[in-house]
Amino acid sequence: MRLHSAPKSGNGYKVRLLLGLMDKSVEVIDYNTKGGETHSPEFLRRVNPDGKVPVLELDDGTMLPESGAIMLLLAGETPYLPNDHVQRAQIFRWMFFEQYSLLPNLARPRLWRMWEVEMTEVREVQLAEIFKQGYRALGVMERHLEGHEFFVGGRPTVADVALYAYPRVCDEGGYRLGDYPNVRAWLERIEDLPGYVLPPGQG
Ligand SMILES: N[C@@H](CCC(=O)N[C@@H](CS)C(=O)NCC(=O)O)C(=O)O
Repeated sequence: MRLHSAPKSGNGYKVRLLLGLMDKSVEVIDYNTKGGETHSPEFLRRVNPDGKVPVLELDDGTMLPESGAIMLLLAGETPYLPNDHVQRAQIFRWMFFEQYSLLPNLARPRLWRMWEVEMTEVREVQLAEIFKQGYRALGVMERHLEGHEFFVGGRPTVADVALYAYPRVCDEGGYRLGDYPNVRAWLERIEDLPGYVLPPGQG
């Protein structure tokens, strides 16, 4: 198997973190997303028509895009994806929440800073709304973690791995987690897990 990714990709990091926690490794092929490498005709045709990483290339050449789908495949029968149907549904619930409510709001300010995007008046207005929605999503996590060590079933699952990546690096976009003590304690619990892998640019 090979992982098509990008050095600073938070979604690629989710997959690398899960692999580390499961004591597995795969070959990684990195692309320059800022330079548009994932939109070349070759990449769109052969790797992912959506022009994004991560993509897991299986041994038979099958390409599997989307970090969530990749993690569900890799977690397979391990404790990172319990068999219990209700627990599984809760895991999916948190992964969908991450993709819709959390990721876009936490990733965008980081990306704009990383790519040195010009902050026009329009973008400043957008940024204020993004922070509002991002802090709202962090609040949902903060309240759930009141009395829960991990998101589902009292032990780490793919839901935690999916939810971890962007809050861990959100300070790079200007977020501050001072008002989210449960989130900060949970981030530290993840960091204490055997096989933990540092986020992009920190390892
Ligand atoms: N829903 C996708 C999002 C993938 C995504 O947005 N990837 C970014 C890197 S983190 C990317 O490839 N961006 C390049 C582009 O969109 O051109 C996932 O979870 O894998």
